[in-house]
Amino acid sequence: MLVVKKAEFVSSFVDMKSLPDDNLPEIALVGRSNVGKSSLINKVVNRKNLAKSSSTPGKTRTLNYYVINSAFYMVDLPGYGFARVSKAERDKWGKMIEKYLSSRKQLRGVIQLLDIRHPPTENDIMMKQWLEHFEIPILLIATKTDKVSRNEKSKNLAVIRKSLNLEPDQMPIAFSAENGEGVDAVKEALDEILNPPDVEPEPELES
Ligand SMILES: Nc1nc2c(ncn2[C@@H]2O[C@H](COP(=O)(O)OP(=O)(O)OP(=O)(O)O)[C@@H](O)[C@H]2O)c(=O)[nH]1
Ligand SMILES: [Mg+2]
Repeated sequence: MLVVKKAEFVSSFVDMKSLPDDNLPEIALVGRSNVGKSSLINKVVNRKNLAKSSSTPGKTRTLNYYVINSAFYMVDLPGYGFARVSKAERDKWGKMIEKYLSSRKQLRGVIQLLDIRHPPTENDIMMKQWLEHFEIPILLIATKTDKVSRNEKSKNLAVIRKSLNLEPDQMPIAFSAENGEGVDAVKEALDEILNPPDVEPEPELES
């Protein structure tokens, strides 16, 4: 499991040209505005306010880089589907996110967040298909589980699985930044994305 020893904010970027060039692996977060991307980062690194979270949707408007254990970056991307900005601005973000996801060599995987209270939107479905098309490993997370009853939780998870066409063995991680549900599962999954089992060195043979 990932053990976070150190987490720091690096910088906010508005274009691809100025992104870090040190070749550390990157994990990006995508999802609707207000779904809880910044809150998830804070929970995983166990810091209250490292990533700015806010009840005002559209808070994150830049590519925000956080470096974990000096070993990899978590990249907080602007949320999609935020209506209260101009179309021109939305188009600009969309293009930047698209360019980042489709061309960033250091990108190892994407955490896609869904609000457990709502069925996936068209944008959620498109995003998932798009990530699959680019063969980017996806870690699906259903967040804000503290806001639903146990019954609703399993019902809504089933709806999410159906609309995203998940395989029988694919299950979103149920997560809450409020009470910490699922945080260890997220850390396990991050570890696996960063250290895929099939590239681990062979154990040394006994002589
Ligand atoms: N109850 C509850 N509230 C949450 C949870 N995660 C996030 N929130 C709240 O939801 C609001 C939005 O959270 P953010 O983390 O800022 O969402 P975001 O996806 O980063 O939003 P943008 O930056 O606008 O794209 C804040 O008021 C958070 O406190 C959760 O698991 N449970
Ligand atoms: Mg945010």
